[in-house]
Amino acid sequence: MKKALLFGATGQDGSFLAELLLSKGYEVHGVIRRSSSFNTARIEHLYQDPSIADRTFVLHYGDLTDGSSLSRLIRTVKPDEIYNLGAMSHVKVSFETPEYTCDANAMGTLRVLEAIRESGLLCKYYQASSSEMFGDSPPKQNEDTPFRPRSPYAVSKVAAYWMVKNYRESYGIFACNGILHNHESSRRGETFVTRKITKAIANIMTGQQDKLLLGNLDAQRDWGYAPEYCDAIYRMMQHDTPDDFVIATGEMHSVREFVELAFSLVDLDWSKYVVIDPRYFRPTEVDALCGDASKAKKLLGWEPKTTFQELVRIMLQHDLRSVGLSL
Ligand code: NAP
Ligand code: G4F
Repeated sequence: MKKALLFGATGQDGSFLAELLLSKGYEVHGVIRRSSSFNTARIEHLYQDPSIADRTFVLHYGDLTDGSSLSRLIRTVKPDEIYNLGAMSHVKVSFETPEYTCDANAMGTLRVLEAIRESGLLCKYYQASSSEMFGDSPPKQNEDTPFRPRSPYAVSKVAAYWMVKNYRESYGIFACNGILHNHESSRRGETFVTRKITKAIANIMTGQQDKLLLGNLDAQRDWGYAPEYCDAIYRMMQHDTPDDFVIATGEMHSVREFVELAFSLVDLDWSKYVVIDPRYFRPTEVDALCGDASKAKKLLGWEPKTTFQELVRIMLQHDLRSVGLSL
């Protein structure tokens, strides 16, 4: 039975990847952070009581800012594969907490890579790199597109990206960068724009909210469906050679288009509810992200399936159902 160690297990992608790895017969070790309130809602359905002798899903406390906890985890679990999805992942918040963002995202990656090197373990490593690293490099972005990061988050991810490449080249570690464009689902954090919109519509429909405050409606993103992107992550780690891959749908839509489509599905006029609030503008914005995933298609046989229209519907349906409504 293969063992996987998963940083970011409580996040959107971590929860889908844990499900995928368990379905493939892995023993999955998820790393969680201590929090004053529960942060395990996305993986509650996977929980296995510690009294189960041969349990396949085990949770450990750890933190990417705490190097000794990482070394200890790697020494004791002895994973075959490490997936580092842990990060301070909110671009706007990274402008407010730049030091912490770089510590967790950039130094955190270095700490895990060093712990692997020092352990002498032959284990594979996946790094959650991001299309945000492309910044204002015009679309379509592929593996050869220059990085022009526009936020502390993006800078931290560029540093981590190069660290992964350096450890691959210097020490022969099987280490991959998945450069994923935006991917969403019903488990998306509620402060990212897509989920903020679908949650707000559900609240508007039940009279719990009357306005939706948003920032830049003109920004364009390449939005895919998160479970399919976790399948791409897994494929990268099973490929013969460690490599870097862009994962994307190749289609770009503006925030305004997302808003229009989501509101139209419940027959509401979005312009009556959406208010532009400059508090949600970023000091520097990334205007247009759209990826070219032809390398992943060719070498991994990966292709996106869920369309933009289906994605909006999936997310909205979920949030409506949670308030007793349906499309
Ligand atoms: P997410 O929902 O925000 O999850 C982030 C995870 O990282 C959570 O489990 C979080 O724990 C954990 N984490 C945060 N700080 C940590 C620390 N100091 N030590 C250990 N764990 C920490 O993010 P996601 O959407 O699943 O994204 C997964 C990864 O892919 C992230 O690295 C993100 O930057 C990257 N990425 C995401 C996208 C996207 O569109 N979703 C695109 C490209 C790249 P808590 O639950 O305790 O906060
Ligand atoms: O949903 P967002 O916050 O996602 P963003 O900044 O693209 O970052 C996400 O995708 C990256 C991959 O490219 C990941 F690496 C990162 O971890 C994260 O998952 O914002 C999308 C766009 C932005 O242009 C933002 O300015 O929506 C715009 N926006 C407009 N109003 C808003 C809002 N974003 C948020 N979060 N909240 C608003 O009210």
